[in-house]
Amino acid sequence: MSNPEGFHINTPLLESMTMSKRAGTTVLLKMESSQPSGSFKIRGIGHLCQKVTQSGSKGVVCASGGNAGMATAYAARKLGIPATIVIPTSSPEIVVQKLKDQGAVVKIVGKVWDDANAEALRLVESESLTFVPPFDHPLLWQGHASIVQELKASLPEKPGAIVLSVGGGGLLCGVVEGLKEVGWENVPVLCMETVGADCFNAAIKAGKLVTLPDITSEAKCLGAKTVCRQAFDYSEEARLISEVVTDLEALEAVELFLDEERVLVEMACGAALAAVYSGLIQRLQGEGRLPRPLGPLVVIVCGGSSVDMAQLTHLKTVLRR
Ligand code: PLV
Repeated sequence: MSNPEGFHINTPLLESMTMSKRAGTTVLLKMESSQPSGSFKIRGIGHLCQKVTQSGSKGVVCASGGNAGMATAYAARKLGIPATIVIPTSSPEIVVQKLKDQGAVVKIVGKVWDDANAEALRLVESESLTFVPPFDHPLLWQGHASIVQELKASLPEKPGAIVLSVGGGGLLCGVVEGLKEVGWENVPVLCMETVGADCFNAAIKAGKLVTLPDITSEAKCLGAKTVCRQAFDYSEEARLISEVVTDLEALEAVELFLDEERVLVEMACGAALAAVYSGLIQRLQGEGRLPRPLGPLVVIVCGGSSVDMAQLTHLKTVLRR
């Protein structure tokens, strides 16, 4: 169902029998992988692009691991303005062509996202482009919050918990805000990252924002070195559980999801799926950190465009060496 207020669609919420069996509770999949541009990012970025270009723009620029760039390129094409997307060398090659197909100018700068972002900020000054941040902006969070509005409209009861991936924390902030809007603020949110792209977990452990020395995970779209301040601040008021899985667990989740649900997603999304596939849900229940029995577990299938069979084969080789 298309949405009159934005570029995103109202995504399906699917019950997964196989994942429910694994988790020992009903698992509902919020299929953000079906969004135009391939991920949930279009919700926030579509909303932000509409607002920030209202009074005219020479073009937008976004630094991205891939998916924020895809969403920006898509929104810019719909708005009829040029888009420049800066991606780091660590992003897989496959995303470059997809960005070009959306009509974007692609620049490959720096090793990780933080380096690419410095270049995007430079272009804002030198080319007078409008900046589109991939995760750290209230308009993005407002757009992402529509996920929870849709859940509220289709679920008869509040979820037992929500599972999502954390990169820079934009999705997390949007979901927390959405939960507040619909009166579900006491629903626990399980925040998943991979080892080596775990800036949120590091911040929680340290009790303050932490900048990782490097991104060593293959889940490049989770690869922000520092989580946004708002995500960290929410960890003090919302019911957030931060957990980290290995790259191999995220990859295995991607493979199982493809096999069982017939949908191919990125490692960034595999991190969230691994909460079910690695047995983490039961472990958290055993530790008393999630209730047993648990109400419906909503997994946000954030999606991602930087994956195809060749990339999957590459990841298998790299991670199983
Ligand atoms: N990816 C951002 C940030 O990268 C990007 O530029 O595309 N799942 C997928 C498929 C994603 O692409 C991302 C973010 C996330 C989850 C995490 O979302 P966030 O950044 O809002 O926490 C460096």
